[in-house]
This record gives sequence, C-alpha cells and structure tokens, in this order.
Amino acid sequence: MTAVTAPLAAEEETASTTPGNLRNLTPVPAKDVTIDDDFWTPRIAANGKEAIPHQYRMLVETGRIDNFRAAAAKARGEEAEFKGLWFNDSDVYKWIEAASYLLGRGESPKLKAQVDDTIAAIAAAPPADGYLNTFYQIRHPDKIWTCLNMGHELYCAGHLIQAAVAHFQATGERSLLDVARKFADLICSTFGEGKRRGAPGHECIEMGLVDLYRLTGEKRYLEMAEYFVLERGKKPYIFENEVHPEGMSQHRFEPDYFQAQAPFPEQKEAVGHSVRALYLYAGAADVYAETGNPALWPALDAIWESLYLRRAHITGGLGSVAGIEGFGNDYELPNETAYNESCAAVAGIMWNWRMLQLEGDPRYCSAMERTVYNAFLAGISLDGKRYFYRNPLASNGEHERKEWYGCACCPSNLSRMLASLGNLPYSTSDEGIWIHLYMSGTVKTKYADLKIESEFPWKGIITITVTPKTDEEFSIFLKQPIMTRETLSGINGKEQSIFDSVPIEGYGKIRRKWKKGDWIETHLDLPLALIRANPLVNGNFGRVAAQRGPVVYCMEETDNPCPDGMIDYFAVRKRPRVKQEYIPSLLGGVMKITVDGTYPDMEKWPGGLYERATHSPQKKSLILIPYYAWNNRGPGSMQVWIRDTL
Ligand code: FUB
Ligand code: ZN
Repeated sequence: MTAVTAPLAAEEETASTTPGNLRNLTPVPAKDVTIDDDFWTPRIAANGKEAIPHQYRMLVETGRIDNFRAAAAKARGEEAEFKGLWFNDSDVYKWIEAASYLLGRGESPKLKAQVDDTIAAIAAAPPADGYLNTFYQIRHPDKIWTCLNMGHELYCAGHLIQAAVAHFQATGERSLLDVARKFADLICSTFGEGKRRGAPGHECIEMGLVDLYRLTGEKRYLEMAEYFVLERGKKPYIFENEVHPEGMSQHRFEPDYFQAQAPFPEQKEAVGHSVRALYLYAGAADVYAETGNPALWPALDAIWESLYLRRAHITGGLGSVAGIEGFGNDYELPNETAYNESCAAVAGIMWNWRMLQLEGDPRYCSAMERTVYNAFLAGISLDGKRYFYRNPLASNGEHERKEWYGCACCPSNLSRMLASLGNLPYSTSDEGIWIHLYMSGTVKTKYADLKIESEFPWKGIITITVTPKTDEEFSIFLKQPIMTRETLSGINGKEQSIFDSVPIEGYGKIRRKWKKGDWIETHLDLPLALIRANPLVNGNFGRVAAQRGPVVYCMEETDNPCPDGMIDYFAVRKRPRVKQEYIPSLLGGVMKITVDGTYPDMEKWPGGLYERATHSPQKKSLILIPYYAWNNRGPGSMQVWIRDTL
C-alpha cells in the first residue's frame, strides 16, 4: 500500500497536481507518523525482525529470485528453468515493497543489500521493450498477453509498480522505478482503445497505475487504470477464447470469478474471487478519486453495501466459499469452511482506506478497523514466523499457520501492510486533522503535531496533546471506535463530550483555536458485547460472538479442554457474568475474558441416539481470547460463534 506524495520532481517528469482529485481527505503518510504503542510496536518489530528476513530466505530457497536471473539467462540464449507457480514474481515484488517501508524508516545495511541484489536481478531480466514476467519469458515467450484471465502478467505488473513506487519513496533510488515505468509504458502502448483489448484476470495493476500517476503526474497511467476498470465486463466477454498455456491452472472459471459478469458501472454485488474483487474495488476507488468519473461511484457504493452488510464475516474476513476462494450469496457465511484469505483482509483494508479518504464516512473506517484488529492480524503469528492463508471462524484443530506456502501470496502481503501501518490512522482535510485509529505515538501535519497516548484496544483512555502550527481555528476529528461507549471526555481537563452529538461510531469534531499543550482526553468504555448475526446467516442462529471494542473473541481448546476437539459442546449462559483481566504474559498481552457457560455432561447421557430433553447441562467458565491470537500455542479447536444456551 503506497503512500501518496507530491509528483516526482525530476527534470523529465511533469510535476502536475491532480485537478480531478475528489478526495476530501488527504492521508498523512507513514513517514510523518511514529508508532510507539504497547499493542502495535511488538507486531511491527516482529514483522521487521522475523517475518521480512524469513520471507527473503524463502524467496531465495524456492527459486523465486532466481527466476529473474533465469529470464536474463534465457535472453542471452542460455538454458533456463522457471521454478514454481506462474505468478511467483509477485511475491518478490510484495517483499520488496514491505522491505522498502523498513528502509524508509532507518538504516539496515543487510536488508538494503538484499533489496539491492534482488532489484539488480529484476532489472537484468526484461528485454528491450520492458516486458517483465519470468514465467512467460522463460516458458512461453510466444504466448505473451494471450491468456489474460489466468496469466497474471498484469497482476504481477501491478505488484511491481507498487513495489517500485514504495522503493523510490523510501530510498529516492530509481533502480526499480525505471524498470516498472518501462513496463508500464509498454502496457499503456499495448492496451486500450484502438490498441489491444484487454483487462487483467487478476486485478492489482489498477492501484499500481494510479500510484504511478500520483508519483509522476503522467496522465496516461491514470487513463490506463480507468480503461482496465471499465473494460473488464464489456461484451464480447473479454477472456472468451483464451487458451491457457501449459504450466498454469487449466480450470475455466465463470466471468463473475473475475468480476467480468457486467461492465463495472453496472455491478452491484461483491462477486467472485475475493482478492481479485477487492483489488478491483480499491483500484476503482483510486480511479474515481482521481478522475471523478461519475459512473464509478454507484457501483462502489452498492458493492460496498452488498459486501459489508451481507457478505463479510464479523472478523472482516472476506470470501467465504472455498471452491472459488470468494464470495457466495448474501448471508452465506460458513464458519469452518470459510476461505477468508489473508490477502483479502489486506485488500479489504486497502479498499476501505481509499473509500474513507473520499468523504470521511465513518462506516469505511469501522470496516477498516474491524479488519485490522481481526481478519488481518490473525493472518500472522505473534512471533511473525507463521501465516494463515485461510482464516476460518471455527476449526476442529487441523488448521494451523504455516511458515510458507507453495502459493505464498499472503505472507508478504501481510508484511507490507504491517510495515506501512502508519499510513492508516490519520488524514487531513480543509477543516483539520482526522484520527481514524488509535495507536500511541506522534503525527506531524500541516495544522499541528499531535502526541497520542493510549492503551487501546485494551483500555479506552485516549489522550491527545496538540502542538499547533497555525493561529487559525482548525478541527480535530476523532473516530469513535466500534463497540465503545463514551463515559467522560474533556479538553484541558474541562469536561466536554466528543461523541454525544454524532451518529454511533462516527467522528466527533472539536473545533477551536489550539494552543501549545492543549490536550484532549476521552474515556471509552469497552464492555464485552455478545453479538447476534442476522438470522439469515445459516449456522449462526442461536449463537453469539463476543466482541470487546473492535476485537472479536473466540474460544480455543487450549483454554477450554473438550472431548474430541468438540469445542462446540460449550455454550454461553443467559446473562452471563463476565470477568475481564489483562494478562501481560498471555499471548503477548491480552485482555482475557471469562464468561459463564455450560456443557452437556456426556457421562450422564443415557446412551441412546435420541432422548427427551430433560437432562440439564453442567456449568463451566468459558475462557475467551482475541480471535487474532488463536493458534499461537499449538494446534487445537477454535470457535468464534458460540451457542448461546443449552
Ligand atoms: O493468484 C494470485 C494470488 O494467489 C491470489 O490472490 C490468491 O488467491 C492466490 O491464488
Ligand atoms: Zn494470499
């Protein structure tokens, strides 16, 4: 996820502004943000110390970086072998993007050398026209651009561009940017009206091209992104007669798998493969932000509602149908078989963050917050060394994070988001500063520097100290985090409600002339809420999920031993007593919840298959931990939606 900066200032670049910019909010880039937070800092540190170095070793070991060297060898007429899946180049690019965010924050000679070496291998691979995809270069040079539905050439190009922009912004070096621009230029001269018709079977390039436009001010990148968004669903069906080259999946999916069932402006529902879909929606939001094309907004709005009102898990997990790794029908949200790919959680954050910048609508912030604290964080182990690909909401104990996958799209996606987390919490607008998420640390904006102190999400006391840079009035907007209740707030110690007059979970606004040292303090209550799903969600009727602030909880077998991994034996009692206890030594420090529950006493079961419902259940205290922290103590069963009585 690349931050937006002013256009590139080099002689040959057109340093224009973006007059079509519809965004009311401007994100504050991570470089102006520090995070020094008990909850987030250990995760960010594990990402830098463990995850990113581990991923590099895996990229080397599995031949992903060598594929670039092999492509260069092939161009020299030497024997060359492509290793792995046909879209593996993208894993290398996402890793460079993640590593670049670290380089942007400080010196790390070893990491710098690894990034430089990798970029050197990449830069040596493309032929004179700038085309870059090692699978095609090595295995199928005669089939370039012939299989857009499965080929992933434009998907890999999108990740290349995002990595290149991040690398340039972090280091000021053009080594990867030049490669990406050359390829982007080739794409612009290949596709479009009066050229080759096409669109990516796996979206991503749309976001990349808009990032490149924002960096360079070159309009053709924006126009290319807009073309790809608009072309995909037009008739005749764009992928109709494509032949899948040997070495990639030969499966033929229906058009909606690729979000190509209708032209984008006519689309109303989130459909198909979830990562593809979310990347498209994020890219379309970018294009809308920059062009103001009115045809895009109704689709973005309707699709968002279909997704977040009817097709998303309570964790923010997206894509519940296994076979297509994507969306099914409304309310089709199975728990154990849920797909919820980690990449889809990352993409969900990206999309909501983009929608949020358009108008500051708090519902996008709430969706982002829900995903950040649950579906996203669950993707990576607390030590940063293992990753989930699929994120179900119930498990019989067979589901575990792994160090790597043959299809390893998720690890570096999680890492690039964690490494650039500072892009998420703040924006500015003509009116002032917006705080979307609460992480202790500092932020520099044109209006003021802020210091944020909080122990969120465990405690609800948030203090913001203001050092203004202007004598003029400006506002500070504070998002009320989901599932919180304001108990007491004040400015400079004088009581003043912040969220009283705004819709639930909206933005409270404080407008005044600020003086150095002014401080805002808000006390939020974080009660444990037992949530019901819409009764149409098959399987969740008669169940509740526990949520405290944005953090969704689950029962894990380790804390709730159960016969045969049957954690589903346990039920929450009506109006249970609730104990909340912060345990620093548990799972990196969590608020542990204990609630009254029951379970059927099997020893008293008379033995038949069916019996009169007379025997009463046993009492038991149920222990709940945050969903994101499950499977960090070995395998075991897990359940988010708990029976609400027996
Ligand atoms: O196809 C590229 C990526 O790998 C997708 O986004 C994931 O679902 C996985 O298939
Ligand atoms: Zn993935």
